[in-house]
Amino acid sequence: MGTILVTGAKGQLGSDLVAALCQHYGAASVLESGRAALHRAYHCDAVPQRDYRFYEVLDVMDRQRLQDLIEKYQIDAIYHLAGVLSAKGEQQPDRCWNVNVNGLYNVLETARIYHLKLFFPSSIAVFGPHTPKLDTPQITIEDPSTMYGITKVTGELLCHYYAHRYGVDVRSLRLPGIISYSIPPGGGTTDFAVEIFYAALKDRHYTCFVRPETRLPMMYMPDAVRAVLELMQADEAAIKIRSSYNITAVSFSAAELVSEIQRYLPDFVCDYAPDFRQAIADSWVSEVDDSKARADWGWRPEYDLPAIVEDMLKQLSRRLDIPLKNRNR
Ligand code: AKB
Repeated sequence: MGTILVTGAKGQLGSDLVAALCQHYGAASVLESGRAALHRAYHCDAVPQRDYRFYEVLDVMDRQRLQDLIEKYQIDAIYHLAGVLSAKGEQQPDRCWNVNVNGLYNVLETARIYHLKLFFPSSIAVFGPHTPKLDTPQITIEDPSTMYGITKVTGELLCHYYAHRYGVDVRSLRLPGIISYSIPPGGGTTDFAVEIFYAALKDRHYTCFVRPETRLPMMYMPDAVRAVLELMQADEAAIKIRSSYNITAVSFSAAELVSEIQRYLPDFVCDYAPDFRQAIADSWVSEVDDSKARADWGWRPEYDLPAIVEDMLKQLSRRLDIPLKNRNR
């Protein structure tokens, strides 16, 4: 096996996915990349031995540099995670288009030329106000109202095109909001579902930027990482959808998340001050039908809301060194 290249490796999904890829394929088989230079050897809990040799500066807009790295490290698969998320994308639509569409185009062209396997994360942001909100089908109306969603619809179409026109083995998931404790997310609309845990532990107070009844599809990071690995390991013949698979684990409202956290931290208080991200959340769906992913490559989520909250609070209280007084149980 050759080497795996991960773009956007220092982001929320990248950090945990790299650790899992290192565990599965060996740390020497995984090359991380990102726009920023690393100024000192960094520490990663899951992969403590990582050093500079496994990180390269790469802006996905630079196709020549991308292809130089493919040749230098004999890359045979790319996990292309570099991207601008929904809220940041509304503030910088031009950058969002450039990174998410032109960057993906560079990666797809490179995958075509060098015969690389490719993972592309799409998002529930492909859906829009006219998409059915419940049991959202695999094939349905995609009328996103954000630049991020528009770039993800475009990305899905490009992936489908490259798979069918050129035979590129590209695989993709429409990821929901991802909840994790290693690296906080940045620039997304679902970020409240992670920020709330830090605030609950540190301050016992959080001001949520979406209304309490806002209900979105979510997934715990261990499920998300396993989904990516299982999708990429599945037989090529099993992968029937080359745009992107609907995938989900759990759906909950902001208020339901607050109540679950209050079972562990009864003095936690959440108030609500919806901002521009409310409109983004309102344009998305609440519950996705992921039966195609289940049927084609055996997708099954493991974490429901109580399991997510229990593990998040346990892990974060350890990391932040804030004891979790379990007064209610
Ligand atoms: C975001 O909120 O932008 C992302 C997503 C759902 O794609 N987490």
